[in-house]
Amino acid sequence: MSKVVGTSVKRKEDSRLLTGNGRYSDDIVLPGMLHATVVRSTSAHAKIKKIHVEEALNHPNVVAVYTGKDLEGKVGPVPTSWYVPGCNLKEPPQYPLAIDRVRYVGDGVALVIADDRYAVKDAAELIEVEYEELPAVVGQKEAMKEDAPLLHDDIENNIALQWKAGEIPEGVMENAEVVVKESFYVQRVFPSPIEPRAAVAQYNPGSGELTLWCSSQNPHIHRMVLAEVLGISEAKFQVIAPDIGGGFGGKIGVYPDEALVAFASREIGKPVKWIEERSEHYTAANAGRDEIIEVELAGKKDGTLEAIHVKNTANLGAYLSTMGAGVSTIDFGMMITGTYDIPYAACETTGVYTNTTPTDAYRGAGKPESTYQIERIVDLFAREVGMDPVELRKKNFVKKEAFPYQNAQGLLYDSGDYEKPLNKALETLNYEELRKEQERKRKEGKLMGIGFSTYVEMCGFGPSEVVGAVGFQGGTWENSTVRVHPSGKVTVFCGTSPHGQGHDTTFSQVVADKLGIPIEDIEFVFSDTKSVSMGWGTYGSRSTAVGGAAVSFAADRVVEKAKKIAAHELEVAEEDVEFENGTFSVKGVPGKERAFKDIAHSANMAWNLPEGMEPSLEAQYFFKPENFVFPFGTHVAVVEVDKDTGEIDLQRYVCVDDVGTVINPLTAEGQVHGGVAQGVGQALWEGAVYNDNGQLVSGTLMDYTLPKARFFPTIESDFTETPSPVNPLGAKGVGEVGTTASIAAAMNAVVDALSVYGVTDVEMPLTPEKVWKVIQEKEGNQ
Ligand code: PCD
Repeated sequence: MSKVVGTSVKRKEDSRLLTGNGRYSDDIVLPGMLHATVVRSTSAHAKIKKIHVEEALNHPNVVAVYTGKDLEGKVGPVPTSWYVPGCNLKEPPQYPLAIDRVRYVGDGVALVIADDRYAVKDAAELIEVEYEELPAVVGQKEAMKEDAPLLHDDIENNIALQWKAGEIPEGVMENAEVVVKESFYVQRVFPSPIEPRAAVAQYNPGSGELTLWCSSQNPHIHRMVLAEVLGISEAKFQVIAPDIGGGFGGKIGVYPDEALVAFASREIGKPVKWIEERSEHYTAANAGRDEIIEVELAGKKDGTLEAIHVKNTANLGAYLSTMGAGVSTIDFGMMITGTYDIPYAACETTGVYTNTTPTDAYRGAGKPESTYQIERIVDLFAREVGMDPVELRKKNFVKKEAFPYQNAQGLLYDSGDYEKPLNKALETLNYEELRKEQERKRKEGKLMGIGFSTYVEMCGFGPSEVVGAVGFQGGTWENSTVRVHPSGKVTVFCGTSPHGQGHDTTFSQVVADKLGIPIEDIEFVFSDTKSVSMGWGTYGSRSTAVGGAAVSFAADRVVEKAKKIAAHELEVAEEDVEFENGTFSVKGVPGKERAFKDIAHSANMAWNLPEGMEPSLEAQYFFKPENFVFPFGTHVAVVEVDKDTGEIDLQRYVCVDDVGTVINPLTAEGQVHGGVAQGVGQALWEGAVYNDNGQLVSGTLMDYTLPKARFFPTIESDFTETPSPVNPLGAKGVGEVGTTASIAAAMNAVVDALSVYGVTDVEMPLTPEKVWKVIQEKEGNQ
C-alpha cells in the first residue's frame, strides 16, 4: 500500500454533509423539547427601568420567562479564559442576562421558553423593556477620552488593559536614517459561519446529569467554563459538538446564551433548544478585529530595517469575551517583526470597552492584524528609500541558516526558508514582465497595482508552559486513543474538534499510513466530552500540529504492542520483526508473516499473548508540543483600479504557502482558498458599521458584503514544504494562513496602484466610493 499522507484524498465526511445527512444542533429533536429565545437590548447603553413580562407569561405556549434578576445566585457570570498577565486587566462581570443596565445592542435582557418554536418568537415580542437611555460610545479612541461615558462605573476611561512587550534602546528611533510612520485601522468584521450558533440542553432530573449539544469549536472548554458558571460537576456534564457549519473563531467563546439554555433545562427539567438567527448573530455573537494600529519603522537608507514600534488600540466591545484579552496583546504583539530580522521591537496595546458587541478571535486572531501592519509598513519603507518591495523584503528576511530563529519579542520560529515561496511566486507571476506591464499601463493612464505579503504566522497552540505563562486558561496539549477492534477496524478518539476542516479525512490519512490499513477501516470520534478524554479543541490552526501529532504517537504505540504479539506468534525475537504496509514479517524469512488484522484478532481474543501482556489493542497518547509552529509564505495580488468608478478588479491572486509537510494537498488548498476569501473580503468589502448611538447598521447580509466566488479570479495556489521539527508529522497549520497573508496583499496592491498619487493608505474596506473619492481629490476634482 502506498502512503496516503501527502495525497489529495477526497473528504470522507462530504458525502454525508452534502447529501443533507449531517447532524447539526438544529437536527437534534428530543421528546418534550422546549424552545428558547433571548430578548435582546435595542439600546446600546441604557438603564433597565422595568421589564414587563406578564403578557408573555400569559401566552398559551409559554412555559417560563426569566430576567437577569431571576437568575441572580443561580447562574454565575461567564468569565474570560485569557487573563493576560501584567496588563492590569479589568474584567467586569458578564451575567448571562443584563441585570440593571444594557451595554450594547444585542445584550440579553430576558429569556423566553415555550413549547413551540414560532410561539416563542411571538411571545418574546410581548415583552416590553423600559429603558433610561445613557450616552453611548462606539469607537475605542473616543471611549478613552476624559468626558466619554463610562461603561462600567469602576473602570476608568473604559480601559480594560494596557500591555507592553519589547523595548527599543534610546536613540535607535531618534537617530535612524529613515523612519516611516502610518496609522492603520483594521476594521471590525464578522466571522459569518453558515450555521449560526446553537445550543440544545437536556437535564436528567433523575441522575442530575446535563447534556449540552452546542455549536462549539472546543466542547471541553465549554464544559470546563460552563460547569463553573452553572455550579455543576464536570463528571455530570457532557458537552457534544455535533456537526458544525463553520466557526472561524466565532465559536471558541463560551457565551451567555449557552449558559442560559443549560440553566433553563435544569430549572424546568425538560430539553431546551436555542438556535441563533442570522440577524441576531451579527449583534450577539463575537465580532473580530477592530484595532487601530500606529506603526513606526526605522532603518537605513540602504533598506536595512532596525526597529519597529507599534501601538495597538483595540476595541474589546462591552465585555471581555473568552479570548478577548489575548488577541490584540499576545497574538498580535509577539509577531510584529514578521519575517524580518529586525533587532528591536516594542508593542504597546490598550484594550478598551465600548458600547458594541464583544470582539474575539476571528480567523487568524491577532496574526492577520500583525501581518497587516508589518507588510504594509515595509512596503511604505521600500517606497521611501526607493527600493523594489521584493528586494527590500529579501534583504531583511530572516535567513534560512538562522533557524531556529528567536525574534525580537522572544518567540522561537521553528523552521523556515522565506525566499523559497517568494521565488516560486515571482516565477509564477513572471514578476519582471508584470512590472513592465504596470509601467506601460501607467503611461496609458491606467491604475495597475501589485501587492506582496510575505508573512509568517504563529500557530499550533501550543507549549503548555508558555500558554500558561501568558495567562491562557488551558493546557493546549492533545490526546488521542487508537482502539483496534477484533476485526482490525479502528476507532480513533482525539481532543481536537473539527467544524469544517475535514479532520475525519486528514487524520485518517495519518492513521492509515501508520497501521497500513485502508482509510475506510478507520472511524474518528471527536467533540464529545464523554467519549474523548480532556482535549483543548480547534482554533489557532492547532489541530494537525498538536492533535494530529497525538494521533500519530498513539498509533505508534499500537504498532509497538502489535509487534510484540507478532513476534510471539511468529516465535522470533521482536528485533527480527519488521512492520510495513500493514504486515509484520520476519527479516530475511519471506512468507513468515502476520497481517495487522490477525494481530488485532489475537490481541482481543487473548488466547495466546506474550506472558504478562495486557489483553486488547488500544493505546492513548498525551502530546504536549515543545513549541508553536510557524508557517510562512508569499501572497501576491494584482489589481486594476477603475479611475472613473473607483472599482477594484482583482485580476490575479498568486500564493505559495509553506505549512511544513502537507497532509492533504486538496484540503490544504481549500483552506487557503477560504482563508484568502476572508482576508481579501476584509480588505475590499466587509466591515461592520455602527452609528453614533451604537446601532449596528450593517447587521444583515444585505448591508454586509460577504465575498462571493465570482468576486475572485482563480486563486493560483502552490506550496513549498519545510517540515517543522516540533511534531512527528512535520506539519504546520494551514487553516489561518490565507487570511493572515491576504489582507495586506490586497491592500498593498491597491495602494501600489494609487501610489502614482502619493497615496499611502486608504481605510478598509476599499469600497468604490472611498477609492473614487481619493482619486477625485488627488486629481484635484474636489
Ligand atoms: N492540513 C493539511 N496539512 C497541513 C496542515 C493542515 O492537510 N500541513 C489540513 C488539516 O488536517 C485540516 C486542515 O488542513 O484538515 C486545517 O488544519 P489546521 O491548520 O491544523 O487547522 P485546524 O486547527 O484544523 O483548524 C482551525 C482553523 C481556524 S483557527 C480557523 S479560524 C478556520 C480554519 O480552521 N475555521 C474554519 N479553517 C476552517 N475551515 C472551515 N471549513 N470552517 C472553519 O470554521 Mo480560529 O483560531 O478559530 O480564529
